[in-house]
Amino acid sequence: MSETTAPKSPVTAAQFADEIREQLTYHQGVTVAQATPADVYVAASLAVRRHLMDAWMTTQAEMVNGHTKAVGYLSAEFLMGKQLRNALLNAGLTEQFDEAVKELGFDYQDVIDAEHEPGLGNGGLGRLAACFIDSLASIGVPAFGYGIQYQYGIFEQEFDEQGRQIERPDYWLTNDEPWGHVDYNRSQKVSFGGTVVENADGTKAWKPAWSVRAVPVDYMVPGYKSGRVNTLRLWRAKSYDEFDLLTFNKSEYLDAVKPQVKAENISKILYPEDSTPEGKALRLEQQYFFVSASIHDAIRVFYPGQDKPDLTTFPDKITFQLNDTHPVIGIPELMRVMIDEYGYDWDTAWSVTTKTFNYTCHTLLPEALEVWPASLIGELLPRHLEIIERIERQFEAELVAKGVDAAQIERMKIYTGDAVRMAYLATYGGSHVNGVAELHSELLKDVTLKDFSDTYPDKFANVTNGVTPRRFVKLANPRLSDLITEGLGTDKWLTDLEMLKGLAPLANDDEFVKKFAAVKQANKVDFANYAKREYGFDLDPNTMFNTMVKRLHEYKRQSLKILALIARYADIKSGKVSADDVMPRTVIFGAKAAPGYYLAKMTIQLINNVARVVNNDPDVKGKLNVYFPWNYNVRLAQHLIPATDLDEQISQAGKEASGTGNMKFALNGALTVGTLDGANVEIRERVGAENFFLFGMTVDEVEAQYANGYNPARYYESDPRLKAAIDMVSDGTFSDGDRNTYAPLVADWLTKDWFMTLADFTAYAAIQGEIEALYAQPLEWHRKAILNVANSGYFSSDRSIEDYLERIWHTGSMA
Ligand code: HBZ
Repeated sequence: MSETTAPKSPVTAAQFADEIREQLTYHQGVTVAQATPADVYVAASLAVRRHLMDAWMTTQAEMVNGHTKAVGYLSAEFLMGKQLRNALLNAGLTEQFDEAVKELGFDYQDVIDAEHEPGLGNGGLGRLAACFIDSLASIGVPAFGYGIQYQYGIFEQEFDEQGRQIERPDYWLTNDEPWGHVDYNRSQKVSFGGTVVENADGTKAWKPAWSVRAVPVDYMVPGYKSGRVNTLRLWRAKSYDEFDLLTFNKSEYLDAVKPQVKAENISKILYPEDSTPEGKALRLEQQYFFVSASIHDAIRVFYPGQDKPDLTTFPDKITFQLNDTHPVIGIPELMRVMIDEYGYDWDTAWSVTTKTFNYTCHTLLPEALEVWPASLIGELLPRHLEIIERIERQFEAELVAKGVDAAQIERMKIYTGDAVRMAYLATYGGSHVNGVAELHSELLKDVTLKDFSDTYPDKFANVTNGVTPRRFVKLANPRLSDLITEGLGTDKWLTDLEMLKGLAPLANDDEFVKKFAAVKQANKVDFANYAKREYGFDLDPNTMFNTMVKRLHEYKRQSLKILALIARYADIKSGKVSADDVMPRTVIFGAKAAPGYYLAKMTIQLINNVARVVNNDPDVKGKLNVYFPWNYNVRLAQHLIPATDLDEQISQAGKEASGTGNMKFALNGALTVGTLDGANVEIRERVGAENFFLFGMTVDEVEAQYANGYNPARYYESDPRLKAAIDMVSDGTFSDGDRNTYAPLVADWLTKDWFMTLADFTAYAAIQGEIEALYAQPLEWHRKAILNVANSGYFSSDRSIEDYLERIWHTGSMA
């Protein structure tokens, strides 16, 4: 960090070293000589927390006493990434830490590596929540993130000898975890099951069968240079009955701890799902658990010590953003709390509830919208089911009054009698619904939620996603950050990312372009070293680094990339392309597949085996290499994104709601090859069509193909390179001669291919020529990369939050 960018230093490096020593002594009870890097990591984290503590307490106090409405971001996932370096940055202690650690005789990297990343999310949705709370704090908006402290986060991925994915539990809490403060004194009771009875006065009362204790674990969310520290409150489930002593005395230990196990299972594990919800009771228990605790917590925080709070003011105190459908049970819960616990009438409760909630939808795949069986809700939350029934009656009456026809009313049912459609409940029960990119929001209105947008057009809004430049540029790419600061003459761009526009003229300055190229090259060397150390890979930084990282899903079309790669391999081997003409490329994949997703897991196996064959073939040595570092996570993203030349965003048009990886790559000076999908559309608009490699069908063309009866075999027959690539997958080239290994995948491509990989293959292969021609002119390539950086300022999550404030939350900052 240069002198100018360092926040005002609260302590010297020597003082910070003393603070670390003090923690080692008084918290951990070890001397510096006895300490391991993990000890220093814990001590340094505790020391940073102390620096942030005053700001944290002030932020909380002002939030309650001030007149600014707070935001409650309700999300089943927060994919935070490592905390220490981010906290140091925001506390202005980065340099002091670096020096202090050295002074104590430790290697900086070893201390950083000792932190186990909290993987409390699956992918984009969870990472977005983490970027958003960073921006809320940095802008100075009073906010809580509310979620679950899963004991096991997203599984750790390994590959077996055959290249298949193995899932291992993520024991992230087994070591000392210095960030979360477990606050037993502010726990909440969350109940389940039982029956609903009618009181003498006609009111209803829920008599639950069992309860768990929701214990908040609080994480600081420090803003960058804002002086604000917000709170991420993650709930941990605890049993009220540790164990049944009577049973235990009879030595039936397992039976004795059963109630405890049942309760604590609720926050045990993150569902490793990224597509369709599993109809699991435990998942509904998780959702209700964190939402109920959070609503009660907000009442506790904003009406301190009041037995009879005036909850008609609740929407002025806090607005709850529902991050997808997972927290939507909060709508009937707030109704129940107001009516049953505080005695309000239905209409008052409804008015407060609809004003309090807003809903963000993150998908277009109708099968990914959660639908709960009514029987399950009835069993776990009988009172909520009654409330949902009544909401349905009111809704239908409202639709009739609006003149909506019977067929449409039938289609729009929130509660069908058998099932509850959570997206519909969220749309009706809240003020606003937003999609996460312009195209996505349009498709939500025109397709997925069309009946609703026809009836309630004013509810619908768009807020295009964004990413935090603090983590994904400043921390991940210090070299580029320094160059940007040098180019702009200020580091203010970190809180006003549109300032990057000032770099655009420098794309014509060859000296600057060369410096930019040198940054990329140094990042590639760094990544090659990292990949060697962590994975044993030998990457050649003098080749193009071409990356595709995201969850493995058919719609994202890793298959398209792997088929094009196989076709390229075949071209080189057959001599169709002379080795001299081949632009050397290193292809890097990163992806986890949901454990039950058969074709996704088979695609992982295929990629690994293509990598094995290609990397061991002397005919393509130095020309084409494929690597698949396992366990893609935030840490790996932070290393890989700054080192990437070419990024892949090749989903079928109309399927990727937004994408946020695309934004991170553009901001780090990669060029993108992509379809007109999600936020790609807006990225391309901003960076310029000439600085983006566009290919493939549009949404309309995709729809036309579906309508005409899509036939993938036609494409297989008509493109010989595609045919050759698929034949190599089926003839055993990548399975030691076994023709069965990938048969289900091949059969799917040839007969179904729901996401039209084959139809887009020819265009995708064709654009590779353009990519390689440009890459052969490094100055031209890097000019375009600079223009990507310069024009991607819009994709800061600070801008997304400003849009939420203006279009949805109607509140501001505490500044
Ligand atoms: O949310 C992603 C979208 O696919 C991506 O396009 C978008 O950029 C991102 C942020 O808006 N969606 C997810 O990541 N979804 C999940 O992870 C998910 C998790 C559990 C579910 C369903 C989806 O039950």
